[in-house]
Parts: sequence; structure tokens; C-alpha cells
Amino acid sequence: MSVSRRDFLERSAALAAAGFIPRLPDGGFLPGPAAPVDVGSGVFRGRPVVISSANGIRGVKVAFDKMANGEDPLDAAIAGVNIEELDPNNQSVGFGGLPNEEGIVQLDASCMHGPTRRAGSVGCIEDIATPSLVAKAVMDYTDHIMLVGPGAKKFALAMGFKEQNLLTEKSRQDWMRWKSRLNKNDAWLDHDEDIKIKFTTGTINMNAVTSAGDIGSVTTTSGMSWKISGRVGDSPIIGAGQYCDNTVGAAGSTGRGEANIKVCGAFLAVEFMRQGMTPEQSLLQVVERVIAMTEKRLLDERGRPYFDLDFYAVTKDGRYAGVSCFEGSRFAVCDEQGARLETSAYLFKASERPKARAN
Ligand code: SD4
Repeated sequence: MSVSRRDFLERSAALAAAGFIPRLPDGGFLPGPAAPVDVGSGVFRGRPVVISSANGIRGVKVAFDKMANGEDPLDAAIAGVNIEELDPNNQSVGFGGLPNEEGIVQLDASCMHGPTRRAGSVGCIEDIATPSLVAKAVMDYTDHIMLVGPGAKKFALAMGFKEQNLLTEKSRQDWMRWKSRLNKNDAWLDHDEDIKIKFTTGTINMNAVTSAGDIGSVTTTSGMSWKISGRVGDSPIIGAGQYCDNTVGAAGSTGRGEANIKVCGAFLAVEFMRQGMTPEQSLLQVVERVIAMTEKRLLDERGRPYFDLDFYAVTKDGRYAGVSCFEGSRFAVCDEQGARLETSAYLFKASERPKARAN
């Protein structure tokens, strides 16, 4: 069911009357990006549009240009994330991604194609730089939705993907630094005392809406750095790392996957949008649900999480938002005004962020 602008405004007013007031970057209330203008025959002035996590800033432009040339929204979004998957300097996805605790790069990705209501996913795949494309191949060429581990790699090789060592020298050195400083009493000597060891960063979620309102969504990642071998995050979980319903919109996430999986965050966001909430309202509700479902050890005494989690959502008619647990996040957008970073709404001010991690 699509939501007319009138319905949407009435429902938003009802939500506000019920006391649901989202907090925005400036701390005030805002109903979200300007409502799209219906210029007749289902054409909205907010489309086409591509949104992604901030690290997809190059990719949103690529995806937007591809859709302007008539390409499919999922193909366009995947082309957008491929740039980062293949970039050795991006240590959060694909080639050059930070490895697991054993020094092995294990990647997760998933995608959904709105117009045909199909999905594909790979978890814990090794030695293939573009898991987003393998996820799409699972969707296009099999009767399954998710392949994992050695089976996913075997499938990728059978489909003609090239095997390569994904551990770059930079990521190998980061891994060795992390490993050698794990335990003061082990046999590894500690070097570079002043070096800050990276922890989880990155992941790309990208959601694209064509001028006709067709939607594609994709998320790709090397997951949490230094994870236990075999760990799968939210990115390849349909409904958590990304979700797309061509009648409503799409959503996705980056950040602590364990926190998102428990609330099926991307699915929940799309469901809230289906009920008529704006993308901001939907995502703020999702983040509130995340916090409500978080175990005590990951919250400080005031209930603030020790982790980061960001969500991104776009409606079929081109409205969009980014929302984060804490003030300070941004997300990437490309529409007819070009590619840019915009500020995410948030639940807690930056000053409210707890000082220490729980683990
Ligand atoms: C995961 N959500 O594997 C990913 C990691 C991530 O910023 O997004 N890091 O849990």
C-alpha cells in the first residue's frame, strides 16, 4: 500500500500528537527533508535518489548516473559499492578489509531487488573481493537466498569470480599490532605503544530509487575487525543489514551488527514507513528499539550504548534520512542536486556518549 501525501501528513500529525518527537542534529524538531512534490502520473520531484553510509560518497554518484542512463536500481547500487570493495584503502569492505582474529578476511553482503521481490546474500566468504556481486549472483542464479563460508566461495568460483588474497600489507600490519598487544604475558613483543588500534569501522549500505520509484538495496562489509572466525554480522541478514519493499522503500544499517540483528532493524524501518512514519521517525523508533533490546553490559548507567549504530532509509517517493545513536554521524546522498554528505538525526548528544567501551 502506498501512502498518499495527505495520509502521510495526517499520520505524522497523529504521531506528533501522541508525543513522538524525533531529535534532530540541531536538537530541534523537523518533519524531515522537504516532502516530495507529486508532479503527476506517479512522478515525484525527489527522484531518482541514492543514499548510503558516508563512505559511499563516491558510489552514490556512480549509482545515480547509472540510473540516469536507465540502469536497474540494484545494478546501480552494487556498482556504487563495488568502488569501495575494490579500493585497498577502504579497510571496512572487500579487498583490504580488516581481517578476523586469525588474520583472514571474511566478508558479508546482501542485496534486494524491489521490482522482482528477490534477495541474495553471502556470509563469511573468503578470497572474493566483491561479495555484493556474489550475493546478486545467488539471487540471480539459484533457488536459494543465502550461501555461507566455503560453499559461498565455491559458488563464486563456479560463477567465474576471481580468487585473490584480500589481506593487504596495511591490514596485515594492523592485525599484527592488534594481536601482539592482546595480552601482556604472551610471547609476542609489543611494538608501537602509541599506535591506536583500529576497531570496527565502515561497511557500506546503499539504497537507490529510480525516477519510476523502483528500488534496490545492498550492504557489504568485512564485518567487525578481529572477530571470531565464522562470525556473521547483520550485513548479510535480509531484514537486518538491508531491506527493500518496492511498495514502500528501503533501509539499511552500519555499526554493531549484533545490536541490529535482534531488532531486524532494516525490516522494522520499512514497516514503520509503511505505517506512514517519515524516514526519520522510522529510524529513530528503530534505534530506540535497539537500545530497549540491548543487554546491560553494553549500556552505561544512564542507558547510553557503548557502541555505534547508524541507519539509512528512503521511501519509494524519494524522501530519505540517516539516523544514528549519537550526534555527529553523516550519510551520503545523490539526487539531481549532486552528491553530498548530510547530517544524521540522532538519539543522544555527542556529550552524552559513554567514555569507555564495555568490552
Ligand atoms: C557488522 N555492521 O558486521 C557490520 C559492521 C559495521 O561499521 O558496520 N561496521 O556488524
